[in-house]
Amino acid sequence: MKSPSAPLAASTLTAAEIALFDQRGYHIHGKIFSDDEVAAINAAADRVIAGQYDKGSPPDVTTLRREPVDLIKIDNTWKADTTLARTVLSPKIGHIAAQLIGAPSIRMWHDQLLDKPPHGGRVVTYHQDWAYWQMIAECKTVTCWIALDDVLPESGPMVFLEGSHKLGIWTLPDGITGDDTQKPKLPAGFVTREVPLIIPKGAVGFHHGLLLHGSDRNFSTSRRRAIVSHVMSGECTYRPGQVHMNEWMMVRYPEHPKPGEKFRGPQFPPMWPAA
Ligand SMILES: O=C(O)CCC(=O)C(=O)O
Repeated sequence: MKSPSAPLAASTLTAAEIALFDQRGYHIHGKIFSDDEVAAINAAADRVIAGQYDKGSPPDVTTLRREPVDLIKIDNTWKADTTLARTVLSPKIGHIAAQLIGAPSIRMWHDQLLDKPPHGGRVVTYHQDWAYWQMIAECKTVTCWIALDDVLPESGPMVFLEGSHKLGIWTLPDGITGDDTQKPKLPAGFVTREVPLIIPKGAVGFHHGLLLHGSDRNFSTSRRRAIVSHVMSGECTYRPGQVHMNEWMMVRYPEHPKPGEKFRGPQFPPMWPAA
């Protein structure tokens, strides 16, 4: 996995890989994006961070925190930039996610560009992604974390709590980012391990919507960049009740789901099957 010249990985999974995802709650894939593609994605990401949008419209939310430690987080970059859109909406990513959760089709929920600078970033408290997305009635979501730098043990890798997606839903942590070490109190006898996502740039980690995960600050001398596709089954339906940016964005388009309907409309682009 470490070699920069490693061949790109195919998107068809084996039955054993799918069974392991069910058991562990995550799947670590090889390189889906070549080094040249990653260089182009990073150049596009830097343009978006600088406020330059080749699609002519901004991302949905931009958070540029300079103090006390830098953390850059930009949501729905696919609206702003052609290269980032091609990356996060990749049919390969959609195909892998579809196989992992047994979905006939996959739509984008939202993307997220993350940039933890050298000696910076923040602790990301252990959390479950779907706990923030309960307006998706069915927990059929996958987070697809695309490494844009080689991830090192000291660069604040994402850490999975293996098997924790089997424990059901937890209350939301008290603030998702900050210099804290909140850890969930696991049931006695629950056997798990913390698995850091140490992968080369261009490789992708996939995790289940209920898997507990977090990350530390970046203690290294290099940036730790990633772009994340948070995706859902095309069968998922809209259940209002928890506030989310996607809800106030989706109503800007004439086509959007009403309560109980499947997600549809321009806010949620289809990813798989490929058009
Ligand atoms: O990149 C990180 O450190 C955390 C990202 C995360 O929590 C996620 O993508 O679900």
